[in-house]
Amino acid sequence: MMDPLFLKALLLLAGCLTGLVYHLSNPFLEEKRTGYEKPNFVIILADDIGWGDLGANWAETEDTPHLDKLASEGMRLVDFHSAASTCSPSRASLLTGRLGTRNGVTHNFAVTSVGGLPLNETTLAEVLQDAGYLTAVIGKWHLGHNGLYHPNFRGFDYYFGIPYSHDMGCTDTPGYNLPPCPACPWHSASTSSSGKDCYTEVALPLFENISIVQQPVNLTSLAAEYAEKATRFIRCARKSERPFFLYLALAHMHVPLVIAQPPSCSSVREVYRASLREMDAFVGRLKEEIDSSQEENTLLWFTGDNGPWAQKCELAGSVGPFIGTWQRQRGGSSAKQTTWEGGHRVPALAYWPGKIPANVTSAALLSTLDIFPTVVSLANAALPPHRRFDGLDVSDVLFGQSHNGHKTLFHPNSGAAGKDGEIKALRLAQYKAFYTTGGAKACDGSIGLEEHHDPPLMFNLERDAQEQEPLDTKSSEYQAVFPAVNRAFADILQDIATDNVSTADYSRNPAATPCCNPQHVVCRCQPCRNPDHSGTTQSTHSQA
Ligand SMILES: *[C@@H]1O[C@H](CO)[C@@H](O)[C@H](O)[C@H]1NC(C)=O
Ligand SMILES: *[C@@H]1O[C@H](CO)[C@@H](O)[C@H](O)[C@H]1NC(C)=O
Ligand SMILES: *[C@@H]1O[C@H](CO)[C@@H](O)[C@H](O)[C@H]1NC(C)=O
Ligand SMILES: *[C@@H]1O[C@H](CO)[C@@H](O)[C@H](O)[C@H]1NC(C)=O
Ligand SMILES: CC(=O)N[C@H]1CO[C@H](CO)[C@@H](O)[C@@H]1O
Repeated sequence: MMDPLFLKALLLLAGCLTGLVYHLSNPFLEEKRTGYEKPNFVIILADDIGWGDLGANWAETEDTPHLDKLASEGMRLVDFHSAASTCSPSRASLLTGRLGTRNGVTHNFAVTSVGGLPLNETTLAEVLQDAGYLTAVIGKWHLGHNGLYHPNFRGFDYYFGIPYSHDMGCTDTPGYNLPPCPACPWHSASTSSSGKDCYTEVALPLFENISIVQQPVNLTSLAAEYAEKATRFIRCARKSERPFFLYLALAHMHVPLVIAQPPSCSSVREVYRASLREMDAFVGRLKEEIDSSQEENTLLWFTGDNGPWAQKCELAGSVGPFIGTWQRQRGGSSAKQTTWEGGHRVPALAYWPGKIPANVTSAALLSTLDIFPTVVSLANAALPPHRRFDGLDVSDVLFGQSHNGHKTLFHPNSGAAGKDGEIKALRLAQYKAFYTTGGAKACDGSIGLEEHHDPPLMFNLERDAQEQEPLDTKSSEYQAVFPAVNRAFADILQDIATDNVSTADYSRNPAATPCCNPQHVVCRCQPCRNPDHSGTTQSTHSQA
């Protein structure tokens, strides 16, 4: 009863990609029957990258030649937003096409989190897997790692990466952070508390599908390993003759920054720039791999999960012109964790030779929420039923046939102010309205206080991208747009209230911690390596 082509694909895969989870139940090569050749998808998500970190966006940045080239060969999306300004909610929304108030993921998961993205939420990978795709996630997951929340049970055939942020555990390669964090201890006697800024209790794990293959992760070689696994996955998928979906969630530009070839002059700013160049080269390498196949039919979409982490000072990226002056004048940062533009306006590039026009810029109002419906539509698959989506199918925009993105876009609270996940800021055309404002922790340690605004604070981004001067509530401009803003706000709340809304389990239990060897003080894979000979050992492979 098994399709012989499917068997052939399996054998080829088994030969070149160990650690793959096979899904025998999938229909195979449906497009061979319908005549529609399904495209491949590569989504690259950078971490904590700023809008101004992309040279093509911001002339002051000179460290992204490969990304700039990608922009000149594809479409640059300049009014593109992450669905939240912090990690887990942003990623959950990318993979479900729904805001956190619907999919349940409103703040970050912890090392000890029992749950993750609710199991009755359907991920993009699940939809594509059912449509015959070979699927992989390489890099940071951060949507739950315990039991069935692990990526291999959320639609991904293959997983290689760290299940959360790479500052959520100690390593032997601590890299650059602010404050600096110590290396993992070897003995309980040497365990030291380094304050709440560093996670020191458990070493950072690296997974290959459901096994821990390294703990602690060697961060120095991580980027090269990600690049190698990504390349290998693409090559294997090609051999299998199945369409593929690769979700590459980079560790760059999140702290700690660990650079394989540290800059000779290592001022803190040089470290950030070197890391940015490393990420840029990584993307360039992947694009080269994609371009190397004549018959390649791949959409490459590059973007970020949220804005720069300002409290990391010189180790944080650039927001470009989106400096959030109104907030900064009151203290606190206006980047990651906030609903100011610097928090959620992210670089975005779409590349697909022959399909997406080259060297063009789109000013359509778009979001990472759109990736789900757009990719599902391009794959000729169906959206999962019984729920509403916040994203739109924007393939017409990508193909240069439309300039219309969202009429309204909603920005959920992401840690800086207000209840997490609650919508208190929105975009309507060129207007940005805030019912609640607040800053995140800034480099100088200040935190902008939470303030409520009724009527909402409103900025015209067309002439005030820095969100400096709110419109006078008595002005005709404010009066003209206020009713539409109020209606949009009421409508979204009503829409969510009548939707099928999931709830995430945020409970914690130390038993949920990924741990290679509970006998060791920080769960090290190798129990009794002698630290005096640390240079001679290699990573241990353990099946945890
Ligand atoms: C980490 O990887 C780098 C590059 O491969 C290597 O030079 C270094 O020895 C490794 N460090 C540890 C602690 O294993
Ligand atoms: C891209 O467009 C700009 C003008 O918008 C032009 O100066 C540049 O040469 C173009 N680049 C390529 C590679 O076509
Ligand atoms: C919610 O789910 C039920 C079935 O589980 C379905 O009948 C209903 O239409 C769904 N609601 C929405 C808004 O999709
Ligand atoms: C998920 O399950 C919960 C609890 O049964 C329900 O309230 C929610 O509507 C479900 N979500 C979806 C998208 O169906
Ligand atoms: C969940 C799962 O099935 N994981 C697979 C990971 O890879 C190994 C081989 O390397 C398989 O045996 C497992 O089945």
